[in-house]
Amino acid sequence: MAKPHLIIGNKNYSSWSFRPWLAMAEGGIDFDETVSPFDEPNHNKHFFEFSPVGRVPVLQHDGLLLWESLAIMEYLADAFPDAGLWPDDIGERAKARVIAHEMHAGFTSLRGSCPMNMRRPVAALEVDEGVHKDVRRITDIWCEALDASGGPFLFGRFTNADAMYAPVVNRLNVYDLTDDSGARSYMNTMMGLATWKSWETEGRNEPWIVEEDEA
Ligand SMILES: N[C@@H](CCC(=O)N[C@@H](CS)C(=O)NCC(=O)O)C(=O)O
Repeated sequence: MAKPHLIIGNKNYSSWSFRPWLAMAEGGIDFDETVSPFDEPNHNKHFFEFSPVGRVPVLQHDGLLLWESLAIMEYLADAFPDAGLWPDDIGERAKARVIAHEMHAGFTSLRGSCPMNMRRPVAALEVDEGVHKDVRRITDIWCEALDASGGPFLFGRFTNADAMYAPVVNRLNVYDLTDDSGARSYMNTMMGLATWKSWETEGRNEPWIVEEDEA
């Protein structure tokens, strides 16, 4: 089987790219990647060269072209069962999917006000009540899952659910949005991954600045 090829945006800013990338890296899947940087002044028109929706991430594998990060991650779980990208137990798997979908569809205040930014120094940002509400819900999700599984990841071992929340871990850290000890411990676990550090280092070293993502 040929290696999957993931096309992603800037590692510093592209939250939707980070999710399947981290799932593949943590799942031990051998893959190729191409970074296609944002070109905001030209509305990222070049993304249409490889994506029917003009957005990243995109996965190419075995003649398939896939977009939508969560659908990509579902495919990876099917195509690479040894990666263990969803929990083994049917009930746990259903719960992991519920919170992955909640992430994919929600938390618009947090996502809008606090862009993922790997190189941003940690500094509190004044945010509205909508952001605080999103953060409370996210930390409740994490603490409930960690209490049930015993950690260190949401469902014990690393799964797609952790990958879905990875950009939020960065946001809660760099904008200093929580002092919940359970959430902080989980964030430290995620940010301590060698795969996380590799993505972060490459993001920090990118030369591109996207002004609208510099909150
Ligand atoms: N729902 C999509 C969202 C993808 C998305 O919005 N990606 C951003 C980068 S993180 C993008 O390509 N933005 C460029 C644009 O919209 O022009 C997914 O889950 O993959």
